[in-house]
Amino acid sequence: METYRTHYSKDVTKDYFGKNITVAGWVEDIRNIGSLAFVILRDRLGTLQITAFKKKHPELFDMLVNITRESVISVYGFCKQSDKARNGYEIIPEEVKILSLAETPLPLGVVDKVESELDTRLDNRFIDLRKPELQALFKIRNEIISSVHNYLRSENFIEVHTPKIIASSSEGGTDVFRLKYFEREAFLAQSPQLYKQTLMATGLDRVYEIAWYFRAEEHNTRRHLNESTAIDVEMAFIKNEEDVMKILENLVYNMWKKASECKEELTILKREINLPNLPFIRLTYDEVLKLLNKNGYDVKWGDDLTTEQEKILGDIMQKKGHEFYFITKYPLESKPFYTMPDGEKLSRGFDLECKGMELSSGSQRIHDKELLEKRMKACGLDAAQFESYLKAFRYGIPPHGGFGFGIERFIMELLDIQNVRECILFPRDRNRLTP
Ligand code: AMO
Repeated sequence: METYRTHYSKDVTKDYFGKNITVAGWVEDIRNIGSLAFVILRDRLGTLQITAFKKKHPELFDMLVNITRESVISVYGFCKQSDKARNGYEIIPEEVKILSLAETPLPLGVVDKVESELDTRLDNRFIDLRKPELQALFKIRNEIISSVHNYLRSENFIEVHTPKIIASSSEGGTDVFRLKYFEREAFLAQSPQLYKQTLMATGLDRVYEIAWYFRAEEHNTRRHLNESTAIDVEMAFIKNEEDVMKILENLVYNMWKKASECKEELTILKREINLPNLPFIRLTYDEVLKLLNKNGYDVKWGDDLTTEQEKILGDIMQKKGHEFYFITKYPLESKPFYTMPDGEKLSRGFDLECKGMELSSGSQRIHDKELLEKRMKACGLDAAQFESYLKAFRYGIPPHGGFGFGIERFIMELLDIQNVRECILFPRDRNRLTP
């Protein structure tokens, strides 16, 4: 055996029938029927069958049937065409190397029929992630992210990375994680908001970041994480928020399309993805209220929609044939201080919703320093805390806007997943800090 692997399970074409190859992976199952044993080996592309004959190699046979499930082995052997075996071939082993022996019992099964509790799965995430459905999910996630880079770069955005250890809270909110930064107090960034806006004063007038949001939100819901990932976009020289929404809907379309091309993974996940139509419908906040009121939900003007109201709206819109829709012209009071007002009471802030779930929010921003300070005050914030951010507005900054877009929330909606924790490798929630 010269190497631990020459081929993945799915790489073995007819050309290799009748030749010796080396395969490697996890032992998914062993079936000993006396004179014969079948071992199912799993690698990142799928599974294959190893067939061992007791008579031919008694020692090797004994070794194989005594290996524990989920051990890692490498097998050098003859690749034999077989219509009965999966993939149309089986490997007749000549040499087997045990690379890592798995302990028993396993804390979690990989291919068991019974579904374990989510907590047990997350406690043993390294095994949970061996499941084909989860591998498929994270492969799709990878493809989606590559489409984000491709699309935004094709629109002249450059990728940036802004600090995650920051001196004042990102959004002026309270849900911040505090940490000790030598002699001072610092915070973990809730969003790259202030930095991506600051970059608009530099001439790098279209930026994006795939970043972490750290949010000390106490609530433990199926759609909140305390550490989540997001795509943040900021662009300058916009006329209004509509310019930003166009980029956002095209981005989503590209991500959705890329996911729809992951045929094998979608088959494993038993999902079908239909492409949405562009442009996404725009509903003003006022129109949303009318729709909800008509359906018996009394929402007071100025209030944020509750989760239930969001869901009802999602159902109403889905019946009308819209999975995606923007809600625009939010009340100024319900949006963060940097949001551009639109008249006295409204704002140029918007949300992008998908089937009743908020995927993204964004806005045109205020670029006038005085107005910005006025809005900070109105929001009960101390402008002195934001001095280094405000400075960027004193020496020339173009009109700009952008959005933040939750990656896990998007995957939840894309793949119809019930809990956001499934969509990130190692979730952080109110109770979970390991693994
Ligand atoms: P917002 O706070 O709405 O906006 O966040 C943007 C998007 O990030 C996702 N998200 C989350 N996902 C999982 N768990 C969480 N706790 C969580 N919090 C947020 C959502 C949400 O729509 N600075 C603005 C964006 C901007 O205006 O550019 C912001 O952070 O999908």
